[in-house]
Amino acid sequence: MGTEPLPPGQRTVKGWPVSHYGPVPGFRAARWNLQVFGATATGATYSWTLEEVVALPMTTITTDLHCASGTTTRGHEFFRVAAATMLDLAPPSPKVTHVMAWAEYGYSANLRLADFASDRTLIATHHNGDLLTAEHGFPLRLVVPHLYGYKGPKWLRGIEYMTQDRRGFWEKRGYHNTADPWAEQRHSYQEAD
Ligand SMILES: Nc1nc2c(c(=O)[nH]1)N[C@H]1C(S)=C(S)[C@@H](COP(=O)(O)O)O[C@H]1N2
Ligand SMILES: [Mo]
Repeated sequence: MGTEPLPPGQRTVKGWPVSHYGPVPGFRAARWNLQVFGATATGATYSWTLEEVVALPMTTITTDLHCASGTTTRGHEFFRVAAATMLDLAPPSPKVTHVMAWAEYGYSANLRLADFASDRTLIATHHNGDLLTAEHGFPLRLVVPHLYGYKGPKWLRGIEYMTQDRRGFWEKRGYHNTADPWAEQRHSYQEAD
């Protein structure tokens, strides 16, 4: 731990504090699915049950998590499906430039397609070998290692393919649209330059 460089303006905190807006959603397998919709290549909407998600090809990444409020937690190992695998299984139309990642209760985060397609972007079921806890996003969470934490919805339920950009939950509330921690892109007022 502590071997990765720390983005500017971040301080490390021990353990893995929980931080999100609103309540922790419940989970009922029979009512749960993960959907890919919007501008798919065929126009079809794709849907997976959790059983189907866990049967997809698997991969592992290790990353630090950087919250835009200034805290970084170190050395998280996440496990399950590469976002790039979802793009293969549910191909986007060539016009797609951005995706919206949707969570329970309408939380959303917009991403450039290239950020979603990055080889380290992962849709996780497990953290450090254990199932995600409810507070950290069970059953599924998006992890985008190279962006601030708000770009990674916990309780992920949908991926919307978009042919133009649209701001997500925090992006509409004063947070930066791109969220690169290495450039300290925390606030929307920084976007002008
Ligand atoms: N659904 C949902 N996902 C979310 C959030 C949220 O409010 N709702 N907050 C984000 C923010 S700002 C951060 S820093 C991380 C925190 O994840 P953690 O609680 O597992 O540390 O979750 C992200 N994912
Ligand atoms: Mo955050």
